[in-house]
Amino acid sequence: MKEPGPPKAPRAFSWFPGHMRKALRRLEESLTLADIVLMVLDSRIPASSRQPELEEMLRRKGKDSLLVLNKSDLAEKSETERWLACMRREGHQVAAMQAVTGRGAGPLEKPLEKLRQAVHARRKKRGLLPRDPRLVVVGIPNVGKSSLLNRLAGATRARTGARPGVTRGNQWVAVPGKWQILDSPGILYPRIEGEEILTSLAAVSCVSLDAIPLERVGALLLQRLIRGNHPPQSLYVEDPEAEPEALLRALARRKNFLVNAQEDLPRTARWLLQSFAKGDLGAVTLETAP
Ligand SMILES: Nc1nc2c(ncn2[C@@H]2O[C@H](COP(=O)(O)OP(=O)(O)OP(=O)(O)O)[C@@H](O)[C@H]2O)c(=O)[nH]1
Ligand SMILES: [Mg+2]
Repeated sequence: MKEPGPPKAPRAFSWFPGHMRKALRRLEESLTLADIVLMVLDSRIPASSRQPELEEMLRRKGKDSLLVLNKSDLAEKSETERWLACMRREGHQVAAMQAVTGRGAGPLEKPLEKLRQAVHARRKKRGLLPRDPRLVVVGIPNVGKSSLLNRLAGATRARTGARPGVTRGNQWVAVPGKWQILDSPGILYPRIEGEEILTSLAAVSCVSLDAIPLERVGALLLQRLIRGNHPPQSLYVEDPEAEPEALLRALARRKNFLVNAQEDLPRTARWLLQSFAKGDLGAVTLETAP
């Protein structure tokens, strides 16, 4: 499914709130048509990948929704369990999954079935004919919206919208007897308030590395990884209590990322952020459940 790539982070540490509002407004029309909204999160940063404004809007509209902790293979199992429990306590339906492995709805099957029954019951009560519920997949860039959509749509996926000149706007892909899915997932802008959230988002490739203070963000990520519960072996440094920049320098020397005998910090930061995003440093959850 083709849609615009991740938006670039502006130089400051936050989006224009106007950007976020515009994305939400664009989404509002599709949400009006939706019966069930799947909010996809990254299991490594469950807090920063959430969208309080969207959740509030769905509550206002009385829409059924499901939080999907995706990329669970890249997160710590025990942490994911804690997040699931925490979100359930808040009253959310939630499931953890890997959108790139397996077929069909997988762990979403049960909660989706429950929501399907609820949609049917509601329509019946209002005297409406039964129909397959309409799903909309939303989330910040790169969390796996398209992967999930492809999985849910399966072989019946129709890509009518991909050809040039084909109808713009909302296109529904039917999976007969199951659901209808909106062909283009809704991309939301994350709220970037401060360096910590920026680091979380950069670590999962939600924002472009070309638009952020690379060395600073890389150093902060390194510090978080080293001080975390399970510091990756490959990041071993002698003094884990050192300042972030000193940690990054130490890593540069260890990796032999040098130019003219000086530590190449941009290269080291990029290597670290990209390795983490791909899961090369192991399964690590960056944000712990409250
Ligand atoms: N390891 C792992 N990788 C995943 C999973 N789901 C998606 N990915 C990968 O994450 C990347 C982004 O997935 P997409 O499905 O394109 O994400 P998206 O939310 O549609 O991204 P945008 O359209 O850019 O907003 C791809 O490289 C996927 O292969 C998962 O559960 N586990
Ligand atoms: Mg996509």
